[in-house]
Amino acid sequence: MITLIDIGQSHENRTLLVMKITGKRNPLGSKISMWIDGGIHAREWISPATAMYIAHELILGYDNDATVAKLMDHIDFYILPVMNPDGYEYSREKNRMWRKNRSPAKCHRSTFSTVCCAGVDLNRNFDWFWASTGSSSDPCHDTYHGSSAFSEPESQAVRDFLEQNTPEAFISLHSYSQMWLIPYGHRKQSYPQDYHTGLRPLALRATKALYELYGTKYQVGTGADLMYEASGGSHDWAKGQLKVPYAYLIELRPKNTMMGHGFLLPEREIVPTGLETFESIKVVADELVAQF
Ligand code: 0X9
Ligand code: ZN
Repeated sequence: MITLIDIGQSHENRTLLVMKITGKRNPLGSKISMWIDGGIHAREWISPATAMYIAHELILGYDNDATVAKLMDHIDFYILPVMNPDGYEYSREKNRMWRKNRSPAKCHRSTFSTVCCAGVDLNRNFDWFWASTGSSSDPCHDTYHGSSAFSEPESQAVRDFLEQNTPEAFISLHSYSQMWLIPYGHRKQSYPQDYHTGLRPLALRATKALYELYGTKYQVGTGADLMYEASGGSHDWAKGQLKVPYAYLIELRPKNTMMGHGFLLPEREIVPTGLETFESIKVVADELVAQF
């Protein structure tokens, strides 16, 4: 049921490993597929954990849950739990609040001095209005967009794989804010043509299913309208360039920084976040089976 696919290497030569998960009654693979990535931002630890939890629920569910088995017999799930393994390791070992990848330091000249900093924000490095809004040309900034669109091995690997295996749904897991974000995020009030007829109604159904498990509330809308404008995001690129029908970015728990949480989600919330998110993933998957 599981095939591991090496889609490329990070800057520090870690393997970017995608799990292909599919049903046994579907030996030749399915026509439709769903992509889920986690860990594009290093410090958002609940994201890789949730990606792994979704894989776990699919695999265990196959023999125990007819709904899950049906979804897996129709859909190939491609899950990349850690898109930014170098940054994740750096966040675990050196600096908990690290966000970017670990691309070698580049220098930036200001009026008085030259400073050199490592790392590119991979969620500003995709080719969707690259380097136009909510990103920085300063390598020392947390939202440094890189020297060009797809300058980074991690974003290149994801692009190359998705161009060859374009899914019907694309979901990128982040934290935090409890928001289900729909393209486009590069500027306010910019919507794909099927925003009101397809993307938003499905997002509302998915977040309703999520809510029904523990009462966790999600806001639904574009990143630009709900948060801030930011160009070069992977979900915008997936929808705008790759034409993936259902492309989303999920900002997982918690809602805010109360109790000092934010990126530091308490351990007891890891499994509930995985379980409630899986409820919403099933809604999206179900729609793919119905529609494609
Ligand atoms: O800034 C990001 O890349 C995402 N937020 S995070 O805190 N996980 O870094 C949000 C991107 C969504 N798009 C826009 N807000 N435009
Ligand atoms: Zn993020």
